[in-house]
Amino acid sequence: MIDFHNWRHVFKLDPDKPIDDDALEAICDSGTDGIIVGGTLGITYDNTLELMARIRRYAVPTVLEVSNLEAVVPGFDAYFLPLVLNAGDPDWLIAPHVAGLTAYGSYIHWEEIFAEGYLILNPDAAAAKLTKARPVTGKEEAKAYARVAAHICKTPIFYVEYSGMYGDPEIVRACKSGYEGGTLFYGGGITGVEQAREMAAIADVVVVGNIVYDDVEAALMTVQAVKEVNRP
Ligand code: 1GP
Repeated sequence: MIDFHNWRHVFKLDPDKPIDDDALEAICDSGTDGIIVGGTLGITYDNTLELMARIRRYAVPTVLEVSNLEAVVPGFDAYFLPLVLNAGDPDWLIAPHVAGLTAYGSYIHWEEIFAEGYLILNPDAAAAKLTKARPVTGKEEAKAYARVAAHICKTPIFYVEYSGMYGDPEIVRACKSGYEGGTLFYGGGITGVEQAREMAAIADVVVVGNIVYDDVEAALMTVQAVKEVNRP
């Protein structure tokens, strides 16, 4: 069973983006706590399986964040299922989960499944467009979403998703204060150690994505940066 409640830093790798063997080795052996495999567009069974098999050469815990029912590959340590709490299109809230369980419900190992209350805050992110994410009006509303995750949906993870842009620390702080008792993940726009440190002081787990593909050395430096900061 993976121990994500004690994670501090993870890399998110996108099956649709090429990464060479040396970079993948450096990422997997970086001392990060885990790898999340996930993305929004171009995710297929084949490219997910291929990336999982390559990561499996290393000891790092590996999770699939399910975004596409066609690409649910067995063999990960765990599966994170996003519930997009601010989806403007209700079909993105629970319909994919019902479809998945209709097809695969009796094969699922529930001890490997963890729901993420997902709040999408970058309106330009592909996931925001796909789900027609509602804008969040400010700190109080962000905190309310976090409370929905903590007390109504009771998801073990609350994921503050700014994918592609660096987030507003005040919004992330509001989410943390509303999300009592669970593990808050922050992801979005981290390109260096300063941002990594800033979010590490607010969020339980810092997710580093795109910079892996743009500047792997900068990505690697975020691991230590996050781990030097005390958990909030
Ligand atoms: C994306 O939250 C992750 O789902 C990380 O975001 O790619 O912007 O680092 P970036």
